[in-house]
Amino acid sequence: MGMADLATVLWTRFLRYQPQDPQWPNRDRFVLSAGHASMLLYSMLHLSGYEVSLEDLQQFRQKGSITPGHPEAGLTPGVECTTGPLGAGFSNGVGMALAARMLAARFNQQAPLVTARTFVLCSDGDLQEGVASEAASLAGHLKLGNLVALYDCNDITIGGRASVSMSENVRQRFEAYGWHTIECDGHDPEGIAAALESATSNTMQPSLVLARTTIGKGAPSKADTSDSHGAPLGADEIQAAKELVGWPAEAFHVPNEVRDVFALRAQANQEEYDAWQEAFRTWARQNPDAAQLWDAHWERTIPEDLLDALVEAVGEKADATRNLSGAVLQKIAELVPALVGGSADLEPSNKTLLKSAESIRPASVSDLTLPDPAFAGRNIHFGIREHGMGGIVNGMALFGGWLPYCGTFEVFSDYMRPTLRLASLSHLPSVFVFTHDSIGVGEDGPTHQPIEQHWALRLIPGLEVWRPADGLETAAAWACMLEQEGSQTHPSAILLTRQKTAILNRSNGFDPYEVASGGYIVRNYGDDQEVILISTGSEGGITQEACERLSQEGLAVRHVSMPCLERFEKQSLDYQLGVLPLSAYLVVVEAGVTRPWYQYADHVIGIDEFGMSAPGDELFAHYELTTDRIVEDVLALLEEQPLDDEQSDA
Ligand SMILES: Cc1ncc(C[n+]2csc(CCOP(=O)(O)OP(=O)(O)O)c2C)c(N)n1
Ligand SMILES: [Mg+2]
Repeated sequence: MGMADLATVLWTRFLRYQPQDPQWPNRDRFVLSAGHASMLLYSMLHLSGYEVSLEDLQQFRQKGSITPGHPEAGLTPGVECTTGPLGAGFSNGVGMALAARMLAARFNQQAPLVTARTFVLCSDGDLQEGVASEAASLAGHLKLGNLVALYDCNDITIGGRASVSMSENVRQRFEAYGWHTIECDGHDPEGIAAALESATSNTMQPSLVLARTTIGKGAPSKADTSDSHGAPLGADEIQAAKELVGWPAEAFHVPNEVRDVFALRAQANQEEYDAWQEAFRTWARQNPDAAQLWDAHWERTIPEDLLDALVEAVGEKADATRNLSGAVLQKIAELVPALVGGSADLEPSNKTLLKSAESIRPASVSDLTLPDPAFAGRNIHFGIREHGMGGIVNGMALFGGWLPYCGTFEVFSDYMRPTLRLASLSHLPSVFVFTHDSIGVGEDGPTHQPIEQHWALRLIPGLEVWRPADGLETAAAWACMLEQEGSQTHPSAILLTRQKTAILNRSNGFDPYEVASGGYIVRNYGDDQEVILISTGSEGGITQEACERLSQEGLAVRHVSMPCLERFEKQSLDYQLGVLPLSAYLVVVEAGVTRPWYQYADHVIGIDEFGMSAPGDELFAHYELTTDRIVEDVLALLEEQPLDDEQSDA
């Protein structure tokens, strides 16, 4: 009720959309960052002609409805973005605006194909969250003039007045970020329209419209109190509110005048949509190569033989997997036009820079219909803003046209964890590059050595976590991360070493596509193996040395590499049991916490404390992540619990 005036002016006078084609590439994007106000969005979608019926509205928050408690992308036609965790939607909106400007820089040469603007509706809570500040700072720096945030400035949060915990001048804060700011009365339609006019005509700065509003406007006793934030108003309060404005008592009543206002907008939008389609068809006819590139972007096309091409490009050199990943990325840049990305100020360490491409710079062209060379590059410098970076990358993935990646040290994945969760929840193809993936980091010490992070990431449902051992696995992992099929789309994380790793000693005739299974047999040492040693990433080297030693001692062992557990678990049971038969002991070697591995393993060699500052190889020795230790442990295990016939039958 507090934002209804704002939303109505926006949807009936400014927003460009086409409810019959909700995926129209050039539609304006609307993000309800204050996701708890989801009913506002569902109401707007209903009135605007999206496939959201009155019955759907009546099923609000019920099981199986398309009107859940917080908006979910992909569930409800017209919902662009999953929101609810405050601040997240704001950062997604920045990513959408950036995505649009980068597409415009590629495709607006002959015709204004990408002119979409992004509107974000945000609340006190959104703007208290750090992630919004991170994203706002970058948006101001890049002068994203196609972005408008409407701030529902109601001085109410759940606990009461926002001012009990907030007294900075938000307007001045955003001006300091480089934003254009405007204030208005959020219940004066003409004031709102004037503010939006001013916001949308400033194309060289993002704009913040600070709209002073009253929460629960019109509710006689609950307006302007936190009582109207979330709890139902109750029958009496609703009736009194309706009486006050002379509204019929009937529930879900929509007067024809209201339908007419939205219908007028639909008509205007239809004309815009038709004109765009016509312009697009002409352009595609006249520019067949560019039209093919357009499709490659929007369909996120990758070559069918990407895996082969990347395996060939990476060669057979032993190196740090971050370096190998950097080499692979250069090849992907050549083959996959939709790939763009960057790092949170660690591109030299993460090896995420695309050498063939320019950096994204602050806007230099004010006409949004023209291509701006500032956005023609592919390297995004996110600054030291990990959470904002994740939100922006997700926003780019939501906008479409891009396969975005971002990078930082694995230990700082904690700073952006909510964005990995939201990427997975929203089925986004975002790729997260995390380097410096163990105590192998060395001298930077325990603050920089991920221990619990591999598993913290694996615990996010739907996220595929890759920890490649060598060049071949790194190349295959990248191919798998970019290969996204329809509704199966999901995010991926790749964990890479700072230090050099050994090349896995695979059997002759190994097919690189086996890596795509997530877990595979590197080599068998003898028949009827008693012990299977599973390694991930950098521990491949010591594990295969241990296998050789054990085999010299007369044991039959198998080395399995498990670069992606989630992938492995998607394989048929036959395949899984073929790689890890129940009859053998399973020993896992991974530089990270051991406990979760015990769901599979009989024994785990890892590290369950925080590490320390010293050269990386000394740390591997100190924490006994060594060939000797693996050999000793396996022999001790067999001595304690010899694998007898009874057990192998079990
Ligand atoms: C990250 C995060 N923390 C906490 C919450 C729980 N929460 C939902 S709304 C809200 C604050 C409400 O204040 P405001 O954002 O100003 O919204 P308003 O009540 O004005 O609609 C909180 C703390 C949340 N959704 N997300
Ligand atoms: Mg508020």
